[in-house]
Amino acid sequence: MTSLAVIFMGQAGCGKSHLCASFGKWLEENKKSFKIINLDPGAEYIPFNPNFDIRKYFTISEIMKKEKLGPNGAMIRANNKINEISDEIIDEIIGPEDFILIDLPGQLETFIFRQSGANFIQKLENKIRVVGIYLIDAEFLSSATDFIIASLIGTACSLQLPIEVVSILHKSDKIINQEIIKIVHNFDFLKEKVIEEKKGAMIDMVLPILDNILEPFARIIKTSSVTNEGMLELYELINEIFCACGDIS
Ligand SMILES: Nc1nc2c(ncn2[C@@H]2O[C@H](COP(=O)(O)OP(=O)(O)OP(=O)(O)O)[C@@H](O)[C@H]2O)c(=O)[nH]1
Ligand SMILES: [Mg+2]
Repeated sequence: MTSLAVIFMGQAGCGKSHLCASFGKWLEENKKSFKIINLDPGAEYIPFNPNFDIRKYFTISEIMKKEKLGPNGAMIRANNKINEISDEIIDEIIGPEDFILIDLPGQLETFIFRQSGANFIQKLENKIRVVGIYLIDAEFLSSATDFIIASLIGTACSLQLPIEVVSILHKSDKIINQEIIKIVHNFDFLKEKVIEEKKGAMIDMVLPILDNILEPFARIIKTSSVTNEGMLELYELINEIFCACGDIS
């Protein structure tokens, strides 16, 4: 089997690093080889032992001090630096393992939504097969509107990147309101709820978006790093994406 790179992306604090760790543990228990890569130069703590850590090159606090930048400016600078040394990084991170799990920083607008992120991922894609997993944080879903916004950001990642990006619902152990499950899985109910939540011109704008962009989300899987729910489903989802793209020999 050739290596598959899986890039975990999503908004700040949605659980990317913990999912890298728990999915890695699941792979290990299921006798699959893998590497875990930390590409977040701002991380103070990461819940896994990385095989490659961008912080050996630079950290956000060093860049802030040296270049007199604020945290967001330093993150943009760091991501440009990642792009500048991308060949070196890619040579270090690829290997014979079945999976290369890549943890990104949460500030989507400083990497994924800029050319630096797309360029890096394109270069990686030229060498190995790559898929993006976009995490929707279940802890902060309290309405249909929340789910639509989170899903649209996932769609924006897909639009921006030269790879397939699939959304999953993470921190499933935090879902206490069963209506959220219905919103996520039942497209007609999602529509009903959003009509209740939004009025007037906003509805005319939102309904066509739901029909055209969000309907494919109907099969979204749920994962949790606390209960380990969904690890097999995540593995199968990744394999399915690669199979659909061609081979998984
Ligand atoms: N209940 C619950 N908490 C989780 C889960 N996954 C992560 N968390 C918690 O969510 C918080 C953020 O998790 P991280 O893995 O650091 O999130 P992240 O997306 O990597 O965060 P940034 O890199 O800062 O954007 C931590 O307190 C985790 O313990 C989960 O499945 N369930
Ligand atoms: Mg993280």
